[in-house]
Amino acid sequence: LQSQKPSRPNLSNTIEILGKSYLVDHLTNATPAILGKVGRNLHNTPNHPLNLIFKRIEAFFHRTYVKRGNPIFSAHSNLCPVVTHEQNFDSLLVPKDHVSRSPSDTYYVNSAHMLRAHTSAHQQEMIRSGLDSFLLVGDVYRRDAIDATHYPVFHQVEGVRLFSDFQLFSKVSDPSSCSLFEKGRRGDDKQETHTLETSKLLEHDLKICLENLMRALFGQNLEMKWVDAYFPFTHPSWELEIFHKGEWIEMLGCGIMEQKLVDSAGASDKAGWAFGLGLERLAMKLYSIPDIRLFWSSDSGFLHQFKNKTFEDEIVFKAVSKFPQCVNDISFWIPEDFTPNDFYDLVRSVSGDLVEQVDLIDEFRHPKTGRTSHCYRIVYRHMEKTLTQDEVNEVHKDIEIGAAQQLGVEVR
Ligand code: FA5
Ligand code: MG
Repeated sequence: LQSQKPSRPNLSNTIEILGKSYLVDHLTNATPAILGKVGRNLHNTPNHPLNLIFKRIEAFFHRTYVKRGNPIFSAHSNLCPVVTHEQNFDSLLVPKDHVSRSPSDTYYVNSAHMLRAHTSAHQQEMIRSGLDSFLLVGDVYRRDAIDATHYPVFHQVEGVRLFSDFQLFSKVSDPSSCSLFEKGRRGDDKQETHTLETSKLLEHDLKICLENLMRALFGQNLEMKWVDAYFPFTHPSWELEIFHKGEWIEMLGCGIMEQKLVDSAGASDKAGWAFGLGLERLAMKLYSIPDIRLFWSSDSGFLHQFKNKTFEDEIVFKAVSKFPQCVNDISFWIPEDFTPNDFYDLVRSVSGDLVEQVDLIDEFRHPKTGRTSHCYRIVYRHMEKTLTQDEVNEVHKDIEIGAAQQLGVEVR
Protein backbone atom coordinates (compact mmCIF):
# COMPACT_ATOMS: atom_id res chain seq x y z
CA LEU A 1 0.00 0.00 0.00
CA GLN A 2 2.75 2.31 0.99
CA SER A 3 4.13 2.80 -2.50
CA GLN A 4 0.76 3.03 -4.20
CA LYS A 5 0.14 6.34 -6.01
CA PRO A 6 -3.01 8.25 -5.09
CA SER A 7 -5.73 7.08 -7.44
CA ARG A 8 -8.20 9.52 -8.92
CA PRO A 9 -11.82 9.07 -7.89
CA ASN A 10 -12.97 9.28 -11.54
CA LEU A 11 -12.98 6.05 -13.47
CA SER A 12 -14.44 7.32 -16.73
CA ASN A 13 -12.37 9.78 -18.76
CA THR A 14 -14.86 12.62 -18.73
CA ILE A 15 -16.78 14.40 -16.01
CA GLU A 16 -20.08 16.13 -16.44
CA ILE A 17 -20.70 19.50 -14.80
CA LEU A 18 -23.91 21.45 -15.34
CA GLY A 19 -24.64 19.53 -18.50
CA LYS A 20 -21.21 19.96 -20.09
CA SER A 21 -18.55 17.27 -20.49
CA TYR A 22 -14.92 17.86 -19.52
CA LEU A 23 -12.00 15.56 -20.25
CA VAL A 24 -10.27 14.22 -17.16
CA ASP A 25 -6.48 14.64 -17.15
CA HIS A 26 -3.46 14.73 -14.83
CA LEU A 27 -4.65 17.98 -13.18
CA THR A 28 -8.18 16.82 -12.37
CA ASN A 29 -8.69 16.90 -8.61
CA ALA A 30 -12.31 18.01 -8.19
CA THR A 31 -13.91 15.23 -6.14
CA PRO A 32 -17.44 13.85 -6.70
CA ALA A 33 -18.36 15.31 -3.29
CA ILE A 34 -17.42 18.80 -4.50
CA LEU A 35 -18.97 18.38 -7.93
CA GLY A 36 -22.16 17.41 -6.13
CA LYS A 37 -22.35 20.97 -4.76
CA VAL A 38 -22.07 22.64 -8.16
CA GLY A 39 -25.47 23.83 -9.28
CA ARG A 40 -27.08 23.83 -5.81
CA ASN A 41 -27.56 27.56 -6.39
CA LEU A 42 -28.07 28.52 -2.74
CA HIS A 43 -27.59 32.19 -3.59
CA ASN A 44 -30.57 32.04 -5.98
CA THR A 45 -32.82 30.03 -3.66
CA PRO A 46 -35.68 32.19 -2.36
CA ASN A 47 -35.52 32.75 1.42
CA HIS A 48 -32.16 31.06 1.78
CA PRO A 49 -30.06 33.29 4.08
CA LEU A 50 -27.39 33.71 1.37
CA ASN A 51 -30.07 34.94 -1.03
CA LEU A 52 -31.55 37.27 1.60
CA ILE A 53 -28.21 38.84 2.36
CA PHE A 54 -27.35 39.32 -1.29
CA LYS A 55 -30.69 41.08 -1.72
CA ARG A 56 -29.80 43.38 1.15
CA ILE A 57 -26.53 44.25 -0.54
CA GLU A 58 -28.21 44.76 -3.90
CA ALA A 59 -30.84 47.01 -2.30
CA PHE A 60 -28.09 49.15 -0.75
CA PHE A 61 -26.46 49.67 -4.16
CA HIS A 62 -29.77 50.32 -5.87
CA ARG A 63 -30.83 53.04 -3.46
CA THR A 64 -27.37 54.61 -3.08
CA TYR A 65 -26.28 54.82 -6.72
CA VAL A 66 -28.98 56.20 -8.99
CA LYS A 67 -28.79 58.07 -12.26
CA ARG A 68 -31.92 59.74 -13.63
CA GLY A 69 -34.05 57.43 -11.52
CA ASN A 70 -32.28 54.24 -12.62
CA PRO A 71 -29.85 52.10 -10.61
CA ILE A 72 -26.25 52.41 -11.82
CA PHE A 73 -25.15 48.93 -10.71
CA SER A 74 -26.48 45.88 -12.52
CA ALA A 75 -26.56 42.58 -10.61
CA HIS A 76 -25.60 39.17 -12.01
CA SER A 77 -26.10 35.80 -10.34
CA ASN A 78 -25.95 33.14 -13.04
CA LEU A 79 -22.36 33.05 -14.25
CA CYS A 80 -21.02 29.52 -14.66
CA PRO A 81 -18.68 28.46 -11.81
CA VAL A 82 -16.55 26.44 -14.25
CA VAL A 83 -14.02 28.93 -15.61
CA THR A 84 -10.72 28.73 -17.48
CA HIS A 85 -7.41 29.06 -15.65
CA GLU A 86 -7.02 32.18 -17.80
CA GLN A 87 -10.15 33.75 -16.25
CA ASN A 88 -9.34 32.82 -12.68
CA PHE A 89 -5.61 33.67 -12.78
CA ASP A 90 -4.02 35.11 -15.95
CA SER A 91 -6.69 37.75 -16.68
CA LEU A 92 -6.10 38.97 -13.13
CA LEU A 93 -2.31 39.14 -13.51
CA VAL A 94 -1.75 36.34 -11.00
CA PRO A 95 1.90 35.26 -11.43
CA LYS A 96 2.54 31.80 -12.91
CA ASP A 97 4.18 30.64 -9.67
CA HIS A 98 1.58 32.10 -7.26
CA VAL A 99 0.58 29.70 -4.42
CA SER A 100 -3.11 29.99 -5.25
CA ARG A 101 -2.48 28.04 -8.47
CA SER A 102 -1.24 24.99 -6.55
CA PRO A 103 -3.41 21.87 -6.93
CA SER A 104 -3.34 21.60 -3.16
CA ASP A 105 -5.35 24.86 -2.94
CA THR A 106 -7.52 24.77 -6.08
CA TYR A 107 -10.11 22.41 -7.56
CA TYR A 108 -9.07 21.73 -11.13
CA VAL A 109 -11.49 20.25 -13.63
CA ASN A 110 -8.63 19.66 -16.06
CA SER A 111 -5.67 21.49 -17.68
CA ALA A 112 -7.95 24.14 -19.15
CA HIS A 113 -10.83 24.46 -16.68
CA MET A 114 -11.31 24.80 -12.93
CA LEU A 115 -13.95 25.67 -10.35
CA ARG A 116 -13.58 29.40 -9.81
CA ALA A 117 -11.73 30.24 -6.60
CA HIS A 118 -13.14 33.77 -6.49
CA THR A 119 -15.73 35.85 -8.29
CA SER A 120 -12.94 38.14 -9.54
CA ALA A 121 -12.56 35.53 -12.31
CA HIS A 122 -15.36 37.35 -14.16
CA GLN A 123 -14.09 40.94 -13.89
CA GLN A 124 -12.51 41.05 -17.32
CA GLU A 125 -15.37 39.50 -19.30
CA MET A 126 -17.96 41.70 -17.57
CA ILE A 127 -16.04 44.88 -18.37
CA ARG A 128 -15.43 43.67 -21.90
CA SER A 129 -19.16 43.22 -22.33
CA GLY A 130 -19.56 46.96 -21.76
CA LEU A 131 -20.46 47.17 -18.05
CA ASP A 132 -19.02 49.99 -15.93
CA SER A 133 -20.71 49.27 -12.61
CA PHE A 134 -21.82 45.81 -11.57
CA LEU A 135 -22.31 43.32 -8.76
CA LEU A 136 -21.99 39.61 -9.21
CA VAL A 137 -22.69 36.83 -6.78
CA GLY A 138 -21.67 33.19 -7.02
CA ASP A 139 -20.33 30.03 -5.44
CA VAL A 140 -16.52 29.74 -5.19
CA TYR A 141 -14.39 26.67 -4.47
CA ARG A 142 -11.17 26.26 -2.47
CA ARG A 143 -9.39 23.30 -0.96
CA ASP A 144 -9.11 24.27 2.65
CA ALA A 145 -9.20 23.29 6.34
CA ILE A 146 -12.32 21.88 8.02
CA ASP A 147 -13.89 23.80 10.91
CA ALA A 148 -17.00 25.79 11.83
CA THR A 149 -16.03 28.71 9.56
CA HIS A 150 -14.44 26.90 6.60
CA TYR A 151 -16.18 24.92 3.89
CA PRO A 152 -14.76 24.03 0.45
CA VAL A 153 -17.58 25.95 -1.22
CA PHE A 154 -18.58 29.43 -0.16
CA HIS A 155 -20.09 32.48 -1.83
CA GLN A 156 -18.69 35.82 -2.82
CA VAL A 157 -20.07 39.10 -4.06
CA GLU A 158 -17.88 41.02 -6.46
CA GLY A 159 -18.37 44.72 -7.08
CA VAL A 160 -16.72 46.86 -9.75
CA ARG A 161 -17.09 50.55 -10.54
CA LEU A 162 -15.32 52.27 -13.43
CA PHE A 163 -15.09 56.04 -13.94
CA SER A 164 -14.31 58.20 -16.96
CA ASP A 165 -12.32 61.36 -16.16
CA PHE A 166 -15.53 63.34 -16.49
CA GLN A 167 -17.25 61.15 -13.87
CA LEU A 168 -14.37 60.97 -11.41
CA PHE A 169 -13.59 64.69 -11.41
CA SER A 170 -17.19 65.94 -11.57
CA LYS A 171 -17.02 67.31 -8.02
CA VAL A 172 -13.58 68.89 -8.33
CA SER A 173 -13.63 72.71 -8.57
CA ASP A 174 -11.52 72.80 -11.76
CA PRO A 175 -12.01 69.44 -13.53
CA SER A 176 -10.05 70.53 -16.60
CA SER A 177 -6.89 70.70 -14.49
CA CYS A 178 -7.17 66.98 -13.58
CA SER A 179 -6.41 63.89 -15.61
CA LEU A 180 -6.87 60.21 -14.92
CA PHE A 181 -3.53 59.09 -16.27
CA GLU A 182 0.15 60.02 -16.28
CA LYS A 183 3.44 58.32 -16.99
CA GLY A 184 4.72 58.30 -13.45
CA ARG A 185 6.13 56.05 -10.81
CA ARG A 186 4.45 53.27 -8.85
CA GLY A 187 4.44 53.89 -5.11
CA ASP A 188 2.59 52.66 -2.04
CA ASP A 189 -0.25 55.06 -2.82
CA LYS A 190 -0.67 54.69 -6.60
CA GLN A 191 0.07 52.84 -9.83
CA GLU A 192 2.53 54.25 -12.39
CA THR A 193 -0.22 55.13 -14.88
CA HIS A 194 -2.58 56.79 -12.36
CA THR A 195 -2.26 60.37 -11.18
CA LEU A 196 -2.29 60.81 -7.42
CA GLU A 197 -5.71 62.48 -7.59
CA THR A 198 -7.12 59.50 -9.51
CA SER A 199 -5.84 57.08 -6.90
CA LYS A 200 -7.00 59.17 -3.95
CA LEU A 201 -10.46 59.92 -5.33
CA LEU A 202 -11.03 56.24 -6.20
CA GLU A 203 -9.84 55.19 -2.74
CA HIS A 204 -12.19 57.67 -1.11
CA ASP A 205 -15.18 56.58 -3.22
CA LEU A 206 -14.46 52.88 -2.58
CA LYS A 207 -14.01 53.20 1.17
CA ILE A 208 -17.10 55.37 1.66
CA CYS A 209 -19.14 52.89 -0.35
CA LEU A 210 -18.03 49.85 1.65
CA GLU A 211 -18.23 51.54 5.05
CA ASN A 212 -21.78 52.64 4.29
CA LEU A 213 -22.65 49.14 3.06
CA MET A 214 -21.42 47.63 6.33
CA ARG A 215 -23.38 50.18 8.37
CA ALA A 216 -26.47 49.45 6.31
CA LEU A 217 -26.06 45.75 7.17
CA PHE A 218 -24.87 45.87 10.78
CA GLY A 219 -26.02 49.22 12.13
CA GLN A 220 -24.69 52.74 12.40
CA ASN A 221 -22.42 52.17 15.41
CA LEU A 222 -20.37 49.40 13.82
CA GLU A 223 -16.63 49.47 14.58
CA MET A 224 -14.48 48.96 11.46
CA LYS A 225 -10.85 49.21 10.47
CA TRP A 226 -8.95 49.26 7.17
CA VAL A 227 -5.90 47.04 6.84
CA ASP A 228 -3.36 47.28 3.99
CA ALA A 229 -3.45 44.19 1.80
CA TYR A 230 -2.01 42.76 -1.41
CA PHE A 231 -3.80 41.34 -4.47
CA PRO A 232 -2.17 40.90 -7.90
CA PHE A 233 -5.14 42.62 -9.57
CA THR A 234 -5.46 45.77 -7.42
CA HIS A 235 -3.07 48.42 -6.16
CA PRO A 236 -3.25 49.85 -3.61
CA SER A 237 -5.31 47.15 -1.84
CA TRP A 238 -7.09 46.89 1.49
CA GLU A 239 -9.12 44.57 3.66
CA LEU A 240 -12.01 45.73 5.80
CA GLU A 241 -12.40 44.22 9.25
CA ILE A 242 -15.40 44.65 11.49
CA PHE A 243 -15.57 44.23 15.26
CA HIS A 244 -18.25 41.75 16.20
CA LYS A 245 -18.86 40.01 19.54
CA GLY A 246 -15.37 40.68 20.82
CA GLU A 247 -13.30 39.90 17.72
CA TRP A 248 -12.09 41.48 14.49
CA ILE A 249 -13.29 39.63 11.37
CA GLU A 250 -12.08 40.20 7.81
CA MET A 251 -15.13 40.79 5.64
CA LEU A 252 -13.73 41.73 2.26
CA GLY A 253 -10.75 42.52 0.07
CA CYS A 254 -10.68 45.47 -2.31
CA GLY A 255 -8.54 48.00 -4.14
CA ILE A 256 -7.89 50.18 -7.15
CA MET A 257 -8.03 47.95 -10.23
CA GLU A 258 -4.72 47.37 -11.98
CA GLN A 259 -4.93 49.54 -15.08
CA LYS A 260 -3.40 46.78 -17.18
CA LEU A 261 -6.46 44.65 -16.41
CA VAL A 262 -8.90 47.47 -17.25
CA ASP A 263 -6.99 48.18 -20.49
CA SER A 264 -7.00 44.53 -21.52
CA ALA A 265 -10.77 44.44 -21.00
CA GLY A 266 -11.16 47.28 -23.50
CA ALA A 267 -11.89 50.18 -21.13
CA SER A 268 -8.56 52.00 -21.32
CA ASP A 269 -10.23 55.44 -21.01
CA LYS A 270 -11.48 54.52 -17.52
CA ALA A 271 -10.11 53.72 -14.07
CA GLY A 272 -11.91 52.02 -11.24
CA TRP A 273 -12.18 50.06 -8.04
CA ALA A 274 -13.21 46.50 -7.18
CA PHE A 275 -14.09 44.53 -4.07
CA GLY A 276 -14.88 40.92 -3.16
CA LEU A 277 -16.71 39.98 0.01
CA GLY A 278 -17.59 36.69 1.65
CA LEU A 279 -21.33 36.11 2.00
CA GLU A 280 -21.18 33.32 4.60
CA ARG A 281 -19.12 35.51 6.92
CA LEU A 282 -21.63 38.31 6.62
CA ALA A 283 -24.61 35.99 7.01
CA MET A 284 -23.12 34.15 10.00
CA LYS A 285 -22.66 37.46 11.78
CA LEU A 286 -25.89 39.03 10.65
CA TYR A 287 -28.10 36.06 11.50
CA SER A 288 -25.95 34.55 14.31
CA ILE A 289 -25.48 31.27 12.42
CA PRO A 290 -22.95 29.14 14.39
CA ASP A 291 -21.68 26.69 11.77
CA ILE A 292 -20.97 27.14 8.06
CA ARG A 293 -22.31 23.64 7.25
CA LEU A 294 -25.82 24.83 8.14
CA PHE A 295 -26.06 26.76 4.85
CA TRP A 296 -26.10 23.38 3.09
CA SER A 297 -28.60 21.82 5.44
CA SER A 298 -31.87 20.57 4.01
CA ASP A 299 -33.23 20.36 7.56
CA SER A 300 -36.46 22.28 7.93
CA GLY A 301 -35.33 23.53 11.36
CA PHE A 302 -32.72 25.72 9.70
CA LEU A 303 -34.54 26.89 6.58
CA HIS A 304 -37.81 27.40 8.42
CA GLN A 305 -36.33 30.31 10.33
CA PHE A 306 -35.91 32.26 7.10
CA LYS A 307 -39.24 31.33 5.58
CA ASN A 308 -41.59 34.23 4.94
CA LYS A 309 -38.80 36.68 5.78
CA THR A 310 -37.74 39.48 3.51
CA PHE A 311 -34.22 40.80 3.27
CA GLU A 312 -35.24 43.75 5.41
CA ASP A 313 -36.37 41.66 8.37
CA GLU A 314 -34.22 41.18 11.42
CA ILE A 315 -33.54 37.46 11.96
CA VAL A 316 -31.72 35.89 14.88
CA PHE A 317 -30.93 32.25 14.37
CA LYS A 318 -31.99 29.89 17.12
CA ALA A 319 -29.24 27.29 17.30
CA VAL A 320 -30.99 23.95 17.04
CA SER A 321 -27.88 22.07 16.23
CA LYS A 322 -25.52 21.64 19.12
CA PHE A 323 -25.76 17.89 19.40
CA PRO A 324 -22.89 16.14 21.22
CA GLN A 325 -19.52 15.61 19.51
CA CYS A 326 -17.65 12.35 19.05
CA VAL A 327 -13.87 12.60 18.77
CA ASN A 328 -11.68 9.99 17.02
CA ASP A 329 -8.02 10.23 16.08
CA ILE A 330 -6.31 8.68 13.06
CA SER A 331 -2.55 8.23 12.52
CA PHE A 332 -0.77 7.18 9.35
CA TRP A 333 2.52 7.23 7.47
CA ILE A 334 2.26 9.64 4.56
CA PRO A 335 3.65 9.17 1.03
CA GLU A 336 6.02 11.73 -0.54
CA ASP A 337 3.56 13.97 -2.38
CA PHE A 338 0.91 14.09 0.37
CA THR A 339 -0.71 17.35 1.51
CA PRO A 340 -3.18 17.74 4.42
CA ASN A 341 -5.77 19.13 1.96
CA ASP A 342 -5.78 15.70 0.26
CA PHE A 343 -6.91 14.20 3.56
CA TYR A 344 -9.50 16.93 4.23
CA ASP A 345 -11.05 16.27 0.82
CA LEU A 346 -11.14 12.56 1.48
CA VAL A 347 -12.85 13.12 4.85
CA ARG A 348 -15.47 15.27 3.16
CA SER A 349 -16.03 12.73 0.40
CA VAL A 350 -16.47 9.86 2.82
CA SER A 351 -18.31 11.53 5.69
CA GLY A 352 -20.46 14.10 3.91
CA ASP A 353 -21.18 16.79 6.48
CA LEU A 354 -20.82 14.59 9.57
CA VAL A 355 -17.41 16.01 10.35
CA GLU A 356 -17.27 19.37 12.08
CA GLN A 357 -13.53 19.75 12.34
CA VAL A 358 -10.23 18.06 11.46
CA ASP A 359 -6.94 19.13 13.03
CA LEU A 360 -3.41 17.94 12.41
CA ILE A 361 -2.41 17.37 16.05
CA ASP A 362 0.91 15.57 15.66
CA GLU A 363 3.59 15.19 13.00
CA PHE A 364 6.92 13.41 13.33
CA ARG A 365 9.68 11.91 11.23
CA HIS A 366 10.97 8.46 12.05
CA PRO A 367 14.71 8.84 12.74
CA LYS A 368 15.64 5.55 11.05
CA THR A 369 13.22 5.09 8.16
CA GLY A 370 12.86 8.83 7.43
CA ARG A 371 9.12 8.36 6.95
CA THR A 372 6.70 11.00 8.22
CA SER A 373 3.63 10.28 10.31
CA HIS A 374 0.58 12.51 10.68
CA CYS A 375 -2.03 12.27 13.41
CA TYR A 376 -5.39 13.98 12.81
CA ARG A 377 -8.13 14.57 15.35
CA ILE A 378 -11.56 14.24 13.73
CA VAL A 379 -14.53 15.81 15.48
CA TYR A 380 -17.83 14.25 14.41
CA ARG A 381 -21.08 16.09 14.98
CA HIS A 382 -24.36 15.82 13.12
CA MET A 383 -26.26 19.05 12.61
CA GLU A 384 -29.67 17.52 13.19
CA LYS A 385 -29.33 14.57 15.58
CA THR A 386 -27.12 12.80 18.09
CA LEU A 387 -24.65 10.39 16.47
CA THR A 388 -24.12 7.01 18.13
CA GLN A 389 -20.58 5.71 18.72
CA ASP A 390 -21.37 2.83 16.31
CA GLU A 391 -22.30 5.24 13.52
CA VAL A 392 -19.11 7.21 14.11
CA ASN A 393 -16.93 4.09 14.19
CA GLU A 394 -18.34 3.00 10.86
CA VAL A 395 -17.55 6.31 9.17
CA HIS A 396 -14.14 6.43 10.85
CA LYS A 397 -13.34 2.98 9.49
CA ASP A 398 -14.41 4.10 5.99
CA ILE A 399 -12.07 7.09 6.29
CA GLU A 400 -9.18 4.77 7.23
CA ILE A 401 -9.88 2.48 4.28
CA GLY A 402 -10.36 5.40 1.88
CA ALA A 403 -7.15 7.10 3.01
CA ALA A 404 -5.16 3.91 2.50
CA GLN A 405 -6.68 3.13 -0.91
CA GLN A 406 -6.93 6.59 -2.42
CA LEU A 407 -4.07 8.51 -0.81
CA GLY A 408 -1.58 5.72 -0.36
CA VAL A 409 -1.10 6.34 3.35
CA GLU A 410 -0.33 3.50 5.76
CA VAL A 411 -2.63 3.59 8.77
CA ARG A 412 -0.74 2.89 12.02
C1 FA5 B 1 -10.36 37.39 -2.82
O1 FA5 B 1 -10.97 36.37 -3.09
C2 FA5 B 1 -10.27 38.53 -3.81
N1 FA5 B 1 -10.79 38.08 -5.09
C3 FA5 B 1 -11.07 39.72 -3.27
C4 FA5 B 1 -10.89 40.97 -4.10
C5 FA5 B 1 -11.80 41.29 -5.11
C6 FA5 B 1 -9.82 41.82 -3.85
C7 FA5 B 1 -11.63 42.43 -5.87
C8 FA5 B 1 -9.64 42.97 -4.61
C9 FA5 B 1 -10.56 43.27 -5.63
P1 FA5 B 1 -9.90 36.67 -0.34
O2 FA5 B 1 -9.34 35.36 -0.62
O3 FA5 B 1 -9.32 37.44 0.80
O4 FA5 B 1 -9.80 37.65 -1.60
O5 FA5 B 1 -11.46 36.50 -0.09
C10 FA5 B 1 -12.34 37.60 -0.02
C11 FA5 B 1 -13.36 37.38 1.08
O6 FA5 B 1 -13.99 36.10 0.93
C12 FA5 B 1 -12.75 37.34 2.47
O7 FA5 B 1 -12.58 38.63 2.98
C13 FA5 B 1 -13.77 36.54 3.25
O8 FA5 B 1 -14.89 37.34 3.62
C14 FA5 B 1 -14.24 35.55 2.22
N2 FA5 B 1 -13.52 34.28 2.39
C15 FA5 B 1 -12.27 33.96 1.98
N3 FA5 B 1 -11.96 32.69 2.30
C16 FA5 B 1 -13.06 32.18 2.92
C17 FA5 B 1 -13.41 30.90 3.47
N4 FA5 B 1 -12.54 29.86 3.45
N5 FA5 B 1 -14.62 30.72 4.03
C18 FA5 B 1 -15.50 31.74 4.06
N6 FA5 B 1 -15.26 32.97 3.55
C19 FA5 B 1 -14.06 33.20 2.99
MG1 MG C 1 -8.28 37.64 2.47
